[in-house]
Amino acid sequence: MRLLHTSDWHLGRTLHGVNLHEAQSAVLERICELVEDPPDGIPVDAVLLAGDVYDRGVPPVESVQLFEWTLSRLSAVTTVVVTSGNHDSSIRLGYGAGLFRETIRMVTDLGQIDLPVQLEDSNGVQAAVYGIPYLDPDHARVALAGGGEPLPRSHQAVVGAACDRIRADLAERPGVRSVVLAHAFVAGAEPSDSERSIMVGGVDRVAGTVFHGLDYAALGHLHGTQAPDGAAGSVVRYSGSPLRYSFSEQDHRKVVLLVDLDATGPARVTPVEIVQPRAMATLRGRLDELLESADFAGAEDAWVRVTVTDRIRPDSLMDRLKSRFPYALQVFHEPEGAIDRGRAGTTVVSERDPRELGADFIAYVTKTEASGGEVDVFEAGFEAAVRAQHRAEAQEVA
Ligand SMILES: [Mn+2]
Repeated sequence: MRLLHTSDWHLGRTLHGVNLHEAQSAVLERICELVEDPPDGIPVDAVLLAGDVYDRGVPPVESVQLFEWTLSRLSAVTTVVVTSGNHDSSIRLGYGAGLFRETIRMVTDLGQIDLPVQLEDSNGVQAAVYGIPYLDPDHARVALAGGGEPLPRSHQAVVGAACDRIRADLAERPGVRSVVLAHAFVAGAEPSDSERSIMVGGVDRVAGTVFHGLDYAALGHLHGTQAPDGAAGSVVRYSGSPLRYSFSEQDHRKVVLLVDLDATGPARVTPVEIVQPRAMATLRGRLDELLESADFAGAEDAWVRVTVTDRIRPDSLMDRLKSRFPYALQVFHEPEGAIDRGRAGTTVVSERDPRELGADFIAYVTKTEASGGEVDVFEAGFEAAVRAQHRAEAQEVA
């Protein structure tokens, strides 16, 4: 049994204001090619898409079209199982769940948690694939309580209850391999800067052991691929997003996971790299270095964030950076040798030496120590202003 696990497509997302539709189209094209023409020739029996298909509940029309196009290509050659994430509207994403019957299986309804998609491969290996849509604890603690007292208000309680239902169904299917899709934050895994918090009552995590007794947990939510701990005999994985959605992911190798299940034994997982349509880089230096040094040539076509360290913020900074780095998205100014000087506090300003006052003012504005020449200029201006003030007062008296 060969499965392809992916998640967190976030169609419709932007990166610092830049529309990512083309980049998303490119990575989905790559995923379609992998399924249509697998690298080792082993056919993919199902694609598992573990939530956050869209970036928001009401996605842009171009994203809806891209998803429909991708779904139609994939479902022509394999079964596609889709669950909703915390960014999706489960009802909007689930449109058609009751209409699509064969190779498109939208599992966005809590009531279908223990109704698996049943697969059988060419060797007769059988698998039951269960989908857990993202569970909002406030809703799910009542919905999964079976008419009794609400469950505790936590992700652990509701995901645990969902898995209990799945294990109960699985008990009726001896010899069948089990796979669960879930959208959750498993303890021990690392977040990045592009996930939205799902904190409830100060806790956002579930233990990886919540999936005990299930052969493979295909997780979504975290955008870096990783393997958190699960129970013995149970393989738990995040595929991560197929595209980088924040600079915190600039060093992520983005992948989809090929998962192989035989009639017995643990799931075997093989990552397949999804080449990124555009690199991502973080640069730091003085503006003249950034614009001229050969060291930065590799970043000219990348999405970049730049920290400029000139003592004085250069004019037209973004325009000048974009002349070399047209895909610059973020610019910060951190002057070299910056100091962190507190405000002057309660000192009575008029009693202070003008040179000291000037040095403080220049340091405050430029975040660097003032030079002697700068203080000279300040002092000359200060004295000129005092003389002008005295002259004005003298004229009033006259
Ligand atoms: Mn996500």
